[in-house]
Order: sequence, then C-alpha cells, then structure tokens
Amino acid sequence: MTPIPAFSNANWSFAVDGLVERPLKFDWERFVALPRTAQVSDFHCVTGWSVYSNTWEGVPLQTLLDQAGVRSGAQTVKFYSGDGVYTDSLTLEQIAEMGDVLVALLHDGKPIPSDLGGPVKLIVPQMYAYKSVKWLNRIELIDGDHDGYWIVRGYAKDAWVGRS
Ligand SMILES: Nc1nc2c(c(=O)[nH]1)N[C@H]1C(S)=C(S)[C@@H](COP(=O)(O)O)O[C@H]1N2
Ligand SMILES: [Mo]
Repeated sequence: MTPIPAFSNANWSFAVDGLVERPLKFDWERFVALPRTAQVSDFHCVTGWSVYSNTWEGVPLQTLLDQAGVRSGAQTVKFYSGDGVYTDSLTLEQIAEMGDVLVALLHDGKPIPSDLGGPVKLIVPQMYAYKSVKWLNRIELIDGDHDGYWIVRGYAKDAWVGRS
C-alpha cells in the first residue's frame, strides 16, 4: 500500500486538465459545492476480500468531464493520487459504458477517512478495487494509453468484476 498523505482544507486542491477545453482547478470549498449523487456498491480487492453494500456520495466523473469539455483526440482519463505515487486510468469508452464512475466524498454518510482514501476517492463499482484511486486529486485527459500502479505490477488493466 502506498503511504497516506495528509491534507487540510488549506492545502487540498483538485485539477481536471490535459486535453480539455477548460482546465478546472477546485479548492475544497468549491469542490464540496458541486452537485452530488449517491450510489450503493460492493468493493472487491483482487486478493480476495470484499466490503459489501457501501454507500458512496460524490460527483459523477462524467459531470467533471462535461464541465471541462473533453477535446477531440482524448482517449484516456488518467487518475492521480495525492500520494504522488499511485495512478490508474480508464478509457473514455469504458467510462461511458459503465456510467457509474464516481468521485466520492462520503462513505456511508460520513467523510471518507484518510486511511480509506479521503478526502476524495475514485469509485469504479464495476471493476476491482485497485482501480479506485485513493486521495484522488487530479484527472488528466490524455491520448493513447496509461499503465497504472498495479498494471505495471502485473494486474489486468481491464479489471472487470465478474467478466473475463
Ligand atoms: N493511492 C492509492 N490508491 C489505492 C491503493 C493504494 O495503495 N494507493 N490501493 C488500491 C487497492 S489494491 C485497493 S484493494 C483499494 C483499497 O481501498 P481501502 O484501503 O479503502 O480498503 O484501494 C486502491 N487504491
Ligand atoms: Mo486491492
């Protein structure tokens, strides 16, 4: 596991940049003012443990992509963790197909604890938990491909739960 970074409202920020019409930069106050949705999902680590029926509340990834305006040529969304080490990616096609990728702020009605990836954690309910980047603080639109932290360590890039 990558080390837990410490954030305060004063030093936290969230960026959406790369191949977008309007790069976005949020401080905490503006980020918590974004419209949110809630969803319930199970969380499966590939090593065998699961946490069932989590309620996540946050900003749909698609909302942020729409606000920024994805430029033609963008193929992949690269997700950065504030730990400075961990990244992962999804293709725009996968994001559109899934329709439920969430930039989460609340878990079961409470702020996400920092050891579980708070203040902001990506939730990809239809894929294994290593796609759910903890301490998410930057989304970059890129062309081509990106191999994330567990992908370069041998795990499948398309981490579908219950598909082969
Ligand atoms: N930044 C970051 N995100 C991460 C990880 C990590 O080590 N660093 N581990 C991943 C893996 S393998 C799993 S199973 C989940 C674990 O989430 P949890 O600590 O909230 O249970 O986070 C994922 N996201
Ligand atoms: Mo995991």
